[in-house]
Amino acid sequence: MPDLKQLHEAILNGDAKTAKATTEQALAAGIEPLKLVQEYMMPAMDEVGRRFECNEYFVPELLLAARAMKAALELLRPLLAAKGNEPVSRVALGTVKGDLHDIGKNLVGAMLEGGGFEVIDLGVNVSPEKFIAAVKEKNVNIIAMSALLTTTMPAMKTTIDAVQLAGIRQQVKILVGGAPITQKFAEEIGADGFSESAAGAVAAARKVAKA
Ligand code: B1M
Repeated sequence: MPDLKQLHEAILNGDAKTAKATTEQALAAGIEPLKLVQEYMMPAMDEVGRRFECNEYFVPELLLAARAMKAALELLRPLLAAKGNEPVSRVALGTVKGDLHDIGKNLVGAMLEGGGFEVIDLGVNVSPEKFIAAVKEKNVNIIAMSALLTTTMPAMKTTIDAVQLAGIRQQVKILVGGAPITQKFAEEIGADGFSESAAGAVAAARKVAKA
């Protein structure tokens, strides 16, 4: 049985090689992928954020931690995304304009795929125009936006306003999420749903898909 604290420590120390190796060992030992994410990997990223706030870590450490997290997630993503049997709705997923954080967004994408949704990942720094093009050209029924910065939260409202202006608001449901986003904010900007977690995003997408 691998020492899972090593996974937490490897992410904290930006050690992608150990993060990957420990994840491989954990999977071989039959440990649930979601348990690794929720109990070891996400708390490590939270600690990275805390250290950044206290000026113990700086951007290079953030980048190394993100690289280690991604190395481990790469192994987990296909397992999290193992398809269910449900009818497929098409989701355009992206981190909003001005925001480059994509780890949470990628997790949301993997969980949505696992929940039977087809996901078109538009990436990071996604402009309102790009979301709109996905709805028009790729028959998207749900837009899911992620934001990690308080300074990029307004880009969610800008996107919703642009969707409205483009005359396609009725044909698409809009979900929002990310660490600084709240239910109240989601309501204020006119989103159809909110989730504070990747697992919750699946429930939110199911709810709006039925509405
Ligand atoms: Co940045 N960063 N960062 N960063 N970074 C935060 C967000 C910060 C809170 C750190 C801190 O100060 N404690 C802070 C924001 C402060 C604020 O706005 N109030 C911050 C800052 C300030 C910055 C820069 C401005 C730093 C600088 O340059 N001076 C800069 C901005 C760059 C930009 O985007 N334009 C920056 C840069 C970076 C890196 C590039 C170095 C790197 C990102 C690498 C990458 O993503 N590829 C990075 C990182 C790693 C972080 C922290 C440490 C970790 C983020 C993360 O991946 N968490 C972060 C601190 C923290 O969050 N504790 C921080 C793990 C991930 C699984 O969780 O993304 O929250 P999360 O996703 C969750 C939920 O939020 C939810 O589900 C996910 C899983 O449960 N969710 C959704 C997310 N999206 C959803 C969408 C949905 C539903 C749910 O749709 C329906």
